Amino acid sequence: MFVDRAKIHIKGGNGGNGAVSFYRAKYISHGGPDGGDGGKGGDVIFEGSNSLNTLIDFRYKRHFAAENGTDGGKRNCTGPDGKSVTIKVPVGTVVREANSGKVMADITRDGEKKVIIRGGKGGRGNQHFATPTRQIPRYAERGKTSREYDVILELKTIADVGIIGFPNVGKSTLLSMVTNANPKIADYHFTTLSPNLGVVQYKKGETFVMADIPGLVEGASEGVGLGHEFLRHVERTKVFIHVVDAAAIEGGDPIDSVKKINAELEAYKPDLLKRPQIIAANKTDIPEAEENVQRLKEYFEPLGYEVYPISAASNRGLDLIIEAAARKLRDYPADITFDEDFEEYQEVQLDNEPFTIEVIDGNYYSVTGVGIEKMMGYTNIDTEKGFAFFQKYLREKGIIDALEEKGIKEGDTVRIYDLEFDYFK
Ligand SMILES: Nc1nc2c(ncn2[C@@H]2O[C@H](COP(=O)(O)OP(=O)(O)OP(=O)(O)O)[C@@H](O)[C@H]2O)c(=O)[nH]1
Ligand SMILES: [Mg+2]
Repeated sequence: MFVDRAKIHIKGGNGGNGAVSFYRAKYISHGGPDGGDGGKGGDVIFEGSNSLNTLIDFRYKRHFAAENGTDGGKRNCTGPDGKSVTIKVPVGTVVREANSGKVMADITRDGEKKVIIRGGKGGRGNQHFATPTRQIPRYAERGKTSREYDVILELKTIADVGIIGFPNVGKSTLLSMVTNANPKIADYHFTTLSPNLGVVQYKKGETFVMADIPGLVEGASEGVGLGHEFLRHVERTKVFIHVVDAAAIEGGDPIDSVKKINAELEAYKPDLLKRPQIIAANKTDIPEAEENVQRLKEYFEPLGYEVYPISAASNRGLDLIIEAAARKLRDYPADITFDEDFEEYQEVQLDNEPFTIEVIDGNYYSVTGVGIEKMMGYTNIDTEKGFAFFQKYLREKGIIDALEEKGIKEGDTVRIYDLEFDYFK
């Protein structure tokens, strides 16, 4: 089965909580704080793989969660980090956030890894919160929660080479002869309803992926039948083998047939006609084909198309056409792009991250938040100017208002990471 879209749920690991604990030993009544830090939560990572060609695996497994970090323990024990989860996807997969449609990753190379969700940081244990005036900190930081998303995976590239052409011309037969694929072949139209993929092995160890793309008919570009669906598949292959029935079993002129399909490609997206295209004049085991092969060559070769006489059913001329396709792939390393621009995805906008206020002991307030932590990092609070700047920041971010809402009174203590001060209006 061919699957080129899937919806899955991914979740990063939460950070473990820091521990509140005090050193205890015989003869020591008041030991210092020794609560360990929580471990970091695991990340969610996507990795490109050339050995996958479809998203079929995601029909069966749809939930992926990284492990949470473990809470810190007594005696300065740091909790172990949670394990990350790595999700392998075919090269050419685009990962989108389901609600906004924003692109989170565009995986274009084998082995390429992208971290989509970072695990939450572990909380710090109470040993970090002792100060000269507060020797018994009954407070430890909570681990940061990570994020979770529904994401849509979508294959941008489905194959290197696409086999196109009208129904019944022998596309599936060709695929079955040159690859490991086993498509249904029959003497009526639309035997194939969705692309079949197969791997072509030519020469020593060299391979490429080939797709048999059905459903192209006159009017496909106007959406006749599932026209657009099929054209979307065509769009996601780099080189086309255009199969035409040179024996014209169903009547009609093979030159016209090729022109009609190309007119559909052009109407859908003019760029498609710029992709390398090889014409496979099929069914040459039937004597009537001979004359048409000549005509096809005379017409299309001057236009820059290579024309190869083949008989897919009796395996004639197939080596040459595979070689030609491989050569085109090498010469035109097409980078398939989607219509829209890929903005690099920003996982979290740190500065918008809200802060958290915890009320401890009634007159002791702890403020945490990624933005505040960053601000603390580049402000020298010890200088008068620095402190004034920091106060302004607290006011502007609404942190002072929030503290007052929580009921802070003059003289209460505020703790912001390593800074502790008494609150006065
Ligand atoms: N004589 C002859 N018949 C062939 C050749 N290749 C395919 N056929 C026959 O043509 C018919 C259609 O072949 P398919 O491979 O199913 O054609 P298709 O293009 O995949 O058709 P759809 O899936 O309907 O689009 C079958 O009866 C095949 O046996 C060939 O080289 N010579
Ligand atoms: Mg078919």
